[in-house]
Order: sequence, then C-alpha cells, then structure tokens
Amino acid sequence: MSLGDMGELRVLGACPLDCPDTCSWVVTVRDGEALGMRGNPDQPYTRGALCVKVNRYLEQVKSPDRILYPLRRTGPKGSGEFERITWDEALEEISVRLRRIVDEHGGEAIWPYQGTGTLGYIQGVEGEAGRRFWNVLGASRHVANICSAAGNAGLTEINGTPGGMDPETFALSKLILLWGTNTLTSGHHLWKFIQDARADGAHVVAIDPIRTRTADQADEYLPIRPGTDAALALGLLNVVLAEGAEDRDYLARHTEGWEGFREEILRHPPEVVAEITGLPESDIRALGLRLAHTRPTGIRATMGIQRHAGGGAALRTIAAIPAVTGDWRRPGGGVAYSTSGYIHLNIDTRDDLLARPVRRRTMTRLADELDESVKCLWVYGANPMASTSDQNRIRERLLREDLFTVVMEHFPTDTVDYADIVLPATMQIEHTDLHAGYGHMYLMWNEPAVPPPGECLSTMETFRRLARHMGLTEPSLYDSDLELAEQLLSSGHPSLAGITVDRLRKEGWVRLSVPRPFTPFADGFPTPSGRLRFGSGPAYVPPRTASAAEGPYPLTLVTPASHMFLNSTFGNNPELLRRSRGPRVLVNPADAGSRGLVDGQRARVFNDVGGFEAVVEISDRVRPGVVAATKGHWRKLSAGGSTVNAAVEARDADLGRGAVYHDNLVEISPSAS
Ligand SMILES: Nc1nc2c(c(=O)[nH]1)N[C@H]1C(S)=C(S)[C@@H](COP(=O)(O)OP(=O)(O)OC[C@H]3O[C@@H](n4cnc5c(=O)[nH]c(N)nc54)[C@H](O)[C@@H]3O)O[C@H]1N2
Ligand SMILES: Nc1nc2c(c(=O)[nH]1)N[C@H]1C(S)=C(S)[C@@H](COP(=O)(O)OP(=O)(O)OC[C@H]3O[C@@H](n4cnc5c(=O)[nH]c(N)nc54)[C@H](O)[C@@H]3O)O[C@H]1N2
Ligand code: SF4
Ligand SMILES: [Mo]
Repeated sequence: MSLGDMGELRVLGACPLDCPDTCSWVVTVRDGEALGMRGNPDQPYTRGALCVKVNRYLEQVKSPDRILYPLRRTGPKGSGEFERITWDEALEEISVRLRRIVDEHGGEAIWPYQGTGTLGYIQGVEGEAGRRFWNVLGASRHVANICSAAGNAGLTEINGTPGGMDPETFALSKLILLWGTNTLTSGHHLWKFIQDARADGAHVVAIDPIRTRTADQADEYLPIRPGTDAALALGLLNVVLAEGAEDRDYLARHTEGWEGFREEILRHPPEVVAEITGLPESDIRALGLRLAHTRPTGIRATMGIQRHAGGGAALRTIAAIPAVTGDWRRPGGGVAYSTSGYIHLNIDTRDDLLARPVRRRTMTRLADELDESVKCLWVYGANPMASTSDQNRIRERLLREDLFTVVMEHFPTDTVDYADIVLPATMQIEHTDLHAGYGHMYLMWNEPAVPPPGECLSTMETFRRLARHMGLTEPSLYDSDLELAEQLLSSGHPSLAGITVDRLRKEGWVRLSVPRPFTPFADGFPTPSGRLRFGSGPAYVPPRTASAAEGPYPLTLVTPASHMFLNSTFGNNPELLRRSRGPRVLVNPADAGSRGLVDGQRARVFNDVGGFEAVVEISDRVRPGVVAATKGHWRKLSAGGSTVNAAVEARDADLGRGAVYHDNLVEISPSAS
C-alpha cells in the first residue's frame, strides 16, 4: 500500500480468476472508494496490462446487480424470486437445516460444490476454502476436476508432475508450437515472450481446429481434426527418428520404456497420421523436419487439448516430444501446460477432522451425482447451471423440493435462481487472499482495497460465522485470514525460502525460489525412478467424435473460451456481452450449404442430451465437420434459454475423470423461432 498523488491510496492486489496469468493489479482508492484499477507495471509477467475482461472489473464491483444481502427464496425453485433477510436469520435457517440433515442422513448428504470463481488459496478453490468446516460436519468430499484433470493426470504419468517449462523461457525458444491453446484469448501475457522469441527468429505454429486470433498471428497454422493430437505427436516424432535427430544420450540417461515407445512411433508415419488428423501429409512432414532440427523447441499446450475422450493421452504423448529431442536440457525447450506443479504451499485441509472417511462427489458429474442421497448442495465460486456439462439434467436435479441449496455469490446467476438461501460474497478488492499463477512462477498477494459493500462477507468469514452460530468448537475453524496465510507458507519447501506474509504484503508478488532460467528436467524427473516413463498408457486414444460418420449427429462441437468472458464470469457485463455479439456458432461453408443455413440466421445445435440456440456465422475458421460455440453465456440472457453445456455430455475423459467439452457430436438446423 502506498500514498500516491493527491492523497490517493494505491493498493496491490491479484486477479483471482481462473486464468494462467494471475495478474498483479494496482487499485487506486480515495475515501474508501476504488477509483481505478490497472495492471502493475513492475510485475514481470503482468507488465502493466490486464485484459479486455478485467479492465471492466470495477464496473462489476459497482454493478447495481450485485447481491448485497442474504436472500431467502419466495417463489418456486428456478424462479429467482427472493426476499431480503438478515445474516442472523440466514445463519439460523442454515444451521437448523444442516443439523437436521446431518442427524437424519449423515454428513455425506451435504455436497460442498466449490468452483473456480476465485483461485485464491485463502478464499478460493486452490486452498479448498471451507474444507475444515465441511470435515467437521463429515460432508462429502468435492472433487474439483472441472478444468485440467485429464492433462494433469497424463503429464503426471509420464513426467511425475504436471509442471513443465517456466513460460517466461519461451523467449528463448526457436520453434514454438501453440498446441490447442488460444494464447491471445485465454492468457495473453505469454505473448510478449513469444514476440521476444520471434524477434530472435523463432517460428510460431498454431495447431487448432479453429483458426483463432492466435492462429492468425502465427507463422503457420495446422487445422487439426479435434481430439487427434496424440497421433500428430507420434507422426512428428516419426520424422524426428527418420532424421536420426533423437537425443540418444538424454533418452538413455533420463527415460525408461523407450524401446516400446519407439515402436509406437514407427507405427505412425506421416501418411498414417494424415488420415487420422485430417492434415496434409506434407505439412506433417515439414513440421517434423523443423522439429527435428530446431533446438530449443517450446510447446505450449493448455487445457483445450485435453477436453476429449483421449485428453490425458494427448498430454502424455505430447510430453514425450522434448524427451526424444532432448529439449528438456535447454531453457526454452520442453512443454508448458501448468506451473501449478511447482506451488508447494502447505494446503492443510485437515482431513484429521473427519470422524471417518467420506465419499466423493465429482464436480463434472453433477448431473449424475446430485441424486436423492444429496440433501444439501452448497455452491460457491461456481455457476454449474452455465458451466457444467448436461445442463438440462442439472436443472431437473436442482428442482427437487427436498434439496436444500445454498449459493454464495456476487450476482444473480443462472444457479442462484435455484437457491433456497443466497449469501452475498465479497469480490477480490474487498478481501484478503494469496495466489499463485498456473502460467507463471510467482506468488501473489491480494490486499483488500475497499470495505465490502452492503452485507457481503468473504468465504472464510462466512464459514467462521456459521461455525460460531452452530456452536462448533474445533479451534482451527476460527483461524484468521492472516493466520491461514502463515500456515500456507509454512511447508518448508525450498521453493518458498525467504517468502513470508510480511514480504508478500509489502512487495505484492515474489518469484518462487527456483533458478532462472529454469530447466526443470535437465537432470531427470520427479518420478520414483527419476526417469521419464514412456509407454505408461496408450499413446493415442481416439475422440468420441471419431465415430461421427456412423450416427445421426455428424458434426463435432467445440466449445472453447470466449474472448469477452472468463467462464461464465462477466457473462452479465453489458458491454462485454454486447461485444461478444451473443451466442454464436461457427459453421464451415460446406456444412452450412448442405443444411441450407444462412449467415446471421438463428439455428439450433442439438443432440440426444439437449441443445442450444445460436446465431450462425458461416466461416472457414472452422474445418469442415466442426462447429464451434464459446462457453460463458448465461442461460437467462440467451435466446432459447439454454447454453452450450446443454449439448455437452457428462462423460469422463480417459484420465482424471476430466470433462469432454470439445468432444461432442451434434446436428444443427435452422431454428423454428
Ligand atoms: N478470455 C478467456 N480466458 C480464459 C477463459 C475464458 O473463459 N475466457 N478460461 C480460463 C480457463 S478456466 C481455462 S482452463 C483456460 C482455458 O484455455 P485454453 O487452454 O486455451 O482452452 P480452450 O479455450 O478450451 O481451448 C483452447 C483452444 O484449443 C482448441 N482445441 C479444442 N479441441 C482441440 C483439439 O482436440 N486439438 C487441438 N489442437 N486444439 C483443440 C480450441 O479450438 C481452442 O482454440 O483459459 C482461461 N482463460
Ligand atoms: N462447454 C464448456 N464448459 C466449460 C468449459 C469449456 O471449455 N466448455 N470450461 C470449463 C472450465 S475450464 C472451468 S474452469 C469451469 C468453470 O466453471 P465454474 O467453476 O462454475 O466457474 P464460473 O462459471 O466462472 O462461475 C464462477 C462463479 O463464482 C463466482 N465467484 C467469483 N469469486 C467468488 C468469490 O470470491 N466468492 C464466491 N462465493 N463466489 C465467487 C462468480 O461470480 C461466478 O458466478 O467451466 C467449465 N465449463
Ligand atoms: S483474467 Fe487473466 S489476463 Fe485478465 S487480468 Fe486476470 S489474470 Fe490477467
Ligand atoms: Mo478452467
């Protein structure tokens, strides 16, 4: 905190959203009001810029639509009709209901459904805020697998960790593969490092079934068939072997299972891979040659690529590339998926507070697992009615009269409409938190800049008050936010050496104590043998959509990030909603023509689980056979009243029970309305 010109206070904070960049921001405050917010020019990853979404964060903070008081449902479930009540009334009603549920059905009848609204380690999902409270009640264990689970699992199988390159080292790469990642939309701060590499002669390739704004900026673009990336990785390695460009010394010293994996590669020459991926054989061969002879090659692969039946295998096989080429020896070489593998905070969720082991409930499978055995659904930092697969079935489940639903929220979201009790939550500039980027190597501090409006409370303060109201005696339920921060930093891990709460509060951000430049696997891997494990699972698992030609739904639906929203957060911001131009679906001219679809017309995208309406945009940005519609729109703000997740099946990827948002078959036809 510092005093600027004209008596304005400058308070350092961190963006809490589920974005790899975890920006550092500066809030200017006068008389308790936030006047401005900008990216911190001193933070090396943020370098003074936020993004098109968070540039409007203060609009959201001050929005007249914010929920400022506790609410109790007055209309039928789903109506969104509520009356204002006091916190005392809310806490009393919740206490009575929770006690009764625990007495009659056991604690496991409570499902604490925590989402990615904030990635805070104190108030948010990364530190599993509220877990101590839920453990004391014996609630079901929530498995937050909605985002990156398949990729994390695939990378952990081969490398022992989801961690890889420090994204800042892309500045040193000579060949950069942007593989199933839309950098300029979903984490644009990486771009300046890519630009630095380019200024030094690097060649940049985008691999994506959609020609995104990132692909537009690349030197080369490969419009791959969705879900076939592992096959492409094998094809590229086939060329590397044909060139004799494998790093035999690295393979011998730091890997195991090479012989079997080598045979798998030899079974995937470019002509075979061309059939699978829908890419020209010559392009595969050319990129294979480039990969064979360009050191270091940096691969950025993020979550988009693993939202498929074979998503875990995709990351696992892509991660084999730098081991074969020996790129892990060099800064600027390797694969960057997530740096979360390097965050060794002490996340003490206190399982010792559980009287006995409890069952798990899986976030992505809400539509199935919100069954009669669940008597309380407690939603926080999440908006499942918009963001979770199989929307129609989730809605039916939320209508159950004997389900007690509590939602802690900023805004009257699609999910809030189904709540029995709504609790007003603070936004980031109103509470304390500790963050770590999953796309950089810094810990970040968020100091509250202004007092909470109305009667909003932070997540942890809500749980402290509820515990007190219920008369719970476990002392650790009452730890303050700063005590929680101290505990988080107390793991004793060397990467946290010299990092204290005082220092974070003073400086706002601190780089993890790791070498720079960072070459994590130059001397081996964090596996039991110290070696990378080739062949720890099938090299390529085909997508569900590989069977498209055989059924009534021949098109593959891909539902990636919107430039204007962050998941469903900002989906209600008037200006961002206007700029998003509403729900749209990209359709290739070949597919539009055969269906009589006209640009700008309203159409229905559907399959057996459900459907949604969108305006057709005929475009060669999608390959034939693929249609694309972004995530993040709100049902109640969309014509037709449902969104992309009504056509996304609740089914698991190959690993980690990851979701399959980009692996669904649909048909599209002109809409009746
Ligand atoms: N503006 C904005 N930024 C965001 C988000 C947002 O909603 N909006 N969401 C945030 C969150 S929660 C996350 S997890 C990240 C996600 O960010 P990304 O990892 O970028 O994930 P997606 O947007 O799902 O997909 C990225 C790209 O992968 C492509 N893709 C889909 N399937 C395949 C495939 O099979 N192969 C290949 N090669 N490409 C494929 C998509 O067309 C898309 O262009 O972004 C974060 N940043
Ligand atoms: N079709 C399709 N669906 C997808 C995806 C996709 O690619 N395609 N991507 C998936 C991914 S990657 C993710 S991460 C999930 C995200 O799904 P969710 O985890 O449900 O995240 P959001 O939809 O952003 O909803 C977060 C909510 O938390 C609230 N919130 C924010 N901060 C706080 C806070 O401090 N306290 C409280 N109480 N509430 C807060 C916000 O107002 C917002 O309404 O969506 C997934 N859904
Ligand atoms: S959403 Fe991402 S890019 Fe935007 S401010 Fe937050 S961390 Fe930075
Ligand atoms: Mo995510």
